[in-house]
Amino acid sequence: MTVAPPGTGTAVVRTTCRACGHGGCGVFAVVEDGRLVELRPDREHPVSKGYTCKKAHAYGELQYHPGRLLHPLRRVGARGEGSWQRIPWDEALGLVAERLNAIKAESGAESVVFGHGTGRDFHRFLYRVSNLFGTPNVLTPGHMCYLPRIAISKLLGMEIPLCDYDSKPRCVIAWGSNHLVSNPDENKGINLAKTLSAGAKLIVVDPRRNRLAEKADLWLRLRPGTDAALALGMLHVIVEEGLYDRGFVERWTTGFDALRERLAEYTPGRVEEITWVPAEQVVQAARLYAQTKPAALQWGVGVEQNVNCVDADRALIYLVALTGNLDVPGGNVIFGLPPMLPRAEFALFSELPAGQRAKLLGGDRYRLAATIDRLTPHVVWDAIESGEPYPVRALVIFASNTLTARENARRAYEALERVEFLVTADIFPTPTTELADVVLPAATWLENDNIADYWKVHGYAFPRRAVVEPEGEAWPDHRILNELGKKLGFEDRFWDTVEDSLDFILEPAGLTWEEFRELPYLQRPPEYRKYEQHGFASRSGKLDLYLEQYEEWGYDPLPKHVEPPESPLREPAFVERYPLVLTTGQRILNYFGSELRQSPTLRKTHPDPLVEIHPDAAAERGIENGDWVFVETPRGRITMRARVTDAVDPRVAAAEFGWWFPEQGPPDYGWDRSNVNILTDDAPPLDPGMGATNLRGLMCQITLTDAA
Ligand SMILES: Nc1nc2c(c(=O)[nH]1)N[C@H]1C(S)=C(S)[C@@H](COP(=O)(O)OP(=O)(O)OC[C@H]3O[C@@H](n4cnc5c(=O)[nH]c(N)nc54)[C@H](O)[C@@H]3O)O[C@H]1N2
Ligand SMILES: Nc1nc2c(c(=O)[nH]1)N[C@H]1C(S)=C(S)[C@@H](COP(=O)(O)OP(=O)(O)OC[C@H]3O[C@@H](n4cnc5c(=O)[nH]c(N)nc54)[C@H](O)[C@@H]3O)O[C@H]1N2
Ligand SMILES: [Mo]
Repeated sequence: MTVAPPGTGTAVVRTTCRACGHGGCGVFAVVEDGRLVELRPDREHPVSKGYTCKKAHAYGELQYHPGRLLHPLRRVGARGEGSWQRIPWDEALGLVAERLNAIKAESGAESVVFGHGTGRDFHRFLYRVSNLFGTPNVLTPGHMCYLPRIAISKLLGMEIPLCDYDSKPRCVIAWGSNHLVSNPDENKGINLAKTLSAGAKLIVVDPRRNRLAEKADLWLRLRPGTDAALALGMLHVIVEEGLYDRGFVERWTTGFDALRERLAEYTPGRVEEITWVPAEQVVQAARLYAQTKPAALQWGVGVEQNVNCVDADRALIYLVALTGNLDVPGGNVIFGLPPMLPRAEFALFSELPAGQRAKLLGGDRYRLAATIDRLTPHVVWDAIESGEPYPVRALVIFASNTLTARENARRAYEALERVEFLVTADIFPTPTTELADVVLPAATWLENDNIADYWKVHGYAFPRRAVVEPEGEAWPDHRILNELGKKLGFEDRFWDTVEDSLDFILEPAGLTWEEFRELPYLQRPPEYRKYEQHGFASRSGKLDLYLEQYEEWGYDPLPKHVEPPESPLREPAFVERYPLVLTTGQRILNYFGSELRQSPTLRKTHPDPLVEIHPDAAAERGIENGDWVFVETPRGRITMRARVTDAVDPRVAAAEFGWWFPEQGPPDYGWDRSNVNILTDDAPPLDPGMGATNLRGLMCQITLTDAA
């Protein structure tokens, strides 16, 4: 690591921001006497193009926050009530390794579950450790974020197709995506904003009038949780009106007739009944998208957080493909990876013995998730609670405030409280770290050298150069995992230094970290219509519209609408008790997941958890803008402030996620007061392939309270 140490005056370091977990914006970090003072945008950056957000500008408050975790800690006393004892790193990792190996010897490696949160740049190290250790079980939020897309794309023979904004789409559909606020994963909102300034048409599919909907040519205000029906309705119009790409269908698809037969059920009239989107808008949207070329479809998690997510994702891929927008300039493109060691190879998935891989919890139920070695949380909680199909005795969680970010949070709490051994690695103490036996202090993105964006599929990798020395004894996650790997007995599979591991990843590029860190980025230039040369990497070599694999697994081989388990169509007594459709988790510009609430600057402009409710629904309940209210579902009740707005339908409420109150301190941090995942459920029926639940499309009641 080469950072400007104290006493060396002002330095400017070009690096890659990760003030939000996904990161990927180019910045210049200004350092004075070894201390970060400012982040400036990098206008030359090919993805962020000079964009930075308020999270970046406030990040110094996190970096130097007095509440950061700075030393390895071991709990003394009871879980949740204990006190903490500082221990040296060597002792902490030794203790963790000893316990994990003992549990493995007694109960098998599968009874240790590793875990992580949303996409960050160290995950490949975690999988390297878990695969070598021999457990197939890694707990992530993936089933409700991105993985349904990845898994179904793979089954259809491709990586996820992303918007090719740089080739000037003439139409964009933002589907369940608040892109200007969330800047997620590979793409940053600025590219969509530039596309719109250049005159592209915009269709927005969103139950809320978000910032994008305000700019839209057509805003489809659908009922939460009914995306698959809407997509199938648009496909119906496109097929019936002959607006599809016949050449592509004939040459590159199988099962068109079967799909067409299924689509017959999704007339615009029926789709209106299901989705609340007027039939004529379904037709208009289908025509606008199919007839304005090229068109790009920007996916968001609005599509994915429901029990019908794979069918919705699949129907969107079919919309892209059948309109001739797959892998064409300005459409949705499979970008590939820059020349670096592929994640799966680094993570050594091939070294997990087949017998262990077969033990993936829930793998026999959620078969699509199993194809990409992922599980849904309830199967881990089940195993902790019941010992079935085998006991889970230890959890090792990196960068995840699991209690705020997984469905049915009370159940998650019980499981974390009950599991025999819990290890967490985080930058800050959270309600989740509070339950741990051992807490490991992670360094921030400013404090470590890493290859940024390598986990994404936009074709780029950027150097993330360390800017400052770590505070206290914090270590970067990849260093923690490198050393833990050695302690677990795999000395020969890890490296002397983190830099050596980066050199290893960069080998295929013919670069060392020292060389790569001097470059602005590596890119694999886009190639188009690759299927014309290689076909699709599916069983048939084509894009299967009828999925035989799904049939073999006992699922429906064609996409369909599934009514949410809780919906206005439920029995009258239920609907009377919980009359409003609830969607949860629309992104907040100031925060990232449950992070950043420790920043006074960010907190000042968004101090409280909000639930959006329409003026008519508010008036019926005697609620005024800014009032504290209870939001209640069959799982429980939380407190939020009402934002009374006609951005939502009178029948819908939209609640934020990620809320806890760091300022309230341990052991509780007010974790259950406004935590929206107290309201969500993890019980079947879930998405058959992925085990995803409805975070969007539940039923709730909202009532006035003075209990702030
Ligand atoms: N109801 C509802 N629930 C949701 C969602 C929703 O929309 N609605 N969204 C879901 C989605 S899409 C996702 S991805 C998940 C997010 O799920 P998680 O990623 O598990 O969520 P966070 O609670 O944000 O936890 C991130 C933690 O990582 C810590 N951290 C930050 N940087 C680092 C680092 O470099 N190293 C380490 N070790 N720790 C770090 C932070 O302090 C924080 O405690 O939430 C999901 N939950
Ligand atoms: N500032 C900030 N940025 C973030 C995050 C953050 O917490 N804060 N989180 C990151 C993470 S982990 C992710 S996954 C991405 C997510 O980024 P996005 O996919 O943009 O996520 P959201 O804003 O949660 O939801 C997008 C839109 O879905 C709408 N919506 C709600 N219910 C439904 C529905 O049933 N159907 C449809 N079609 N739309 C619905 C919401 O109104 C919202 O406008 O953002 C990432 N970026
Ligand atoms: Mo996510």
